[in-house]
Amino acid sequence: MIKNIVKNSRRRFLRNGGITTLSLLVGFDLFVTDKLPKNILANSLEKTTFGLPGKHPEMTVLNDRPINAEAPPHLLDEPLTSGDRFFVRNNGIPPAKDTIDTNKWTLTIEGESAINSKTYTLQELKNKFKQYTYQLTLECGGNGRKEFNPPAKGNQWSNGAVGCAAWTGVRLKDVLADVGIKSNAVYIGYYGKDTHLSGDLNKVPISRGVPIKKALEEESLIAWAMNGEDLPHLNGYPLRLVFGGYPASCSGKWLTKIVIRNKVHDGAKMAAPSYRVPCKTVPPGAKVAKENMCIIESMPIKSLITYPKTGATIQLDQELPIRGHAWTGDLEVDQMHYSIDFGSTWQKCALTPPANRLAWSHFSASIKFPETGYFEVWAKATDTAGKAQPMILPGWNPKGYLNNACHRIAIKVV
Ligand SMILES: Nc1nc2c(c(=O)[nH]1)N[C@H]1C(S)=C(S)[C@@H](COP(=O)(O)O)O[C@H]1N2
Ligand SMILES: [Mo]
Repeated sequence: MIKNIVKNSRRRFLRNGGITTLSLLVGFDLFVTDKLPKNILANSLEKTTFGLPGKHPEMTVLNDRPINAEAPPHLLDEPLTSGDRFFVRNNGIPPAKDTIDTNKWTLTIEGESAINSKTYTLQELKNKFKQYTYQLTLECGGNGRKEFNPPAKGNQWSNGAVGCAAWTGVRLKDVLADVGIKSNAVYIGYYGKDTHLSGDLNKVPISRGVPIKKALEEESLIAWAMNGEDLPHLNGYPLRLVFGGYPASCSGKWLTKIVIRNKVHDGAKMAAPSYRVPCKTVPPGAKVAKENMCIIESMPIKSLITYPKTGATIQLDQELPIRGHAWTGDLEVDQMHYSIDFGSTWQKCALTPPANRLAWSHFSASIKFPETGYFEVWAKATDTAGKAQPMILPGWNPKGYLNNACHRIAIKVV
């Protein structure tokens, strides 16, 4: 099915005069070659696009069952990612939109480390608890997977499985406190209303969670709104968890149940190798025993150039404005640099502080190129512990997680 879509979209792309149309949008002419390194190719040249309900037509669809789609970097240029550009990572089949009755939607909290078990309607959650809005960055643990070699199975994400939105909801910790948390609690797990691809209703597509310490942070939300509107259907409408800075797989969508556990949650896709990396680094291609795989928690420092689009052509006497976002897990972004000489020298970017903890920061710079020719702009963020993004792919791991290598765009100066 995807193959047909590729063909159709390419035809549509060509028919519309693709490249010329795009150059008008980005303000620069684009030079285009399919020989560029994998991670700086424009997605639209190598991947499929077609309309997904509620999503921008330029979103890149990696899989249509389950639906997985990412934004090409230039679509993420807005300070906050709008619902139609926010990536979609589904493991199963979402509940059909017309079967979702928000008046009847309930959330149950239970589990062996819950003192009571309680069920709230959506309206009760809204009425009973104080509401908060935080800007929180969600990034799929597999973002950047397509660069791994030997390749890792799974969605071949480029770098667009990330977004930062303003989420509104109640604090998970307030709701957990209302139910009562036993002192032996170590983890929470979620269950959602999506169904397993096999059609077997007894199987759960995904049920992950976070350590209780993360669950009790102020920014950990049970959210019903994104950027002031209902959650988009594909992003968990009408209710989801949002844990900024942890792999987005922790942020359960179409949320119906939270369990407070006295051990590490053992739901679907909690076990190795899912969302785990080798506890100690391994050579590329190594086989890693399950007991040597550790759960991913706080995400590493990373950044993305969202303007201009890769492949921009500029005049030597023009200055090139660049901008983008930088984010990290538990720490904060401290510095942002760019290089136009393949990492030989680095210059500082201006960095705007995040709106709140776990939101992304915005960076910008204005670049004057020394001569005509082919250039790449590389962007590198550094966190408050002094850790910077690696320039090339970091530690290979069997499932292709945590690629936080510098994002690069191609520029031709004429
Ligand atoms: N119920 C449910 N929650 C889920 C998933 C899912 O398939 N079902 N996917 C998880 C994964 S792996 C990711 S990366 C994020 C993606 O969130 P998004 O689709 O809103 O971007 O949702 C997480 N929560
Ligand atoms: Mo994910």
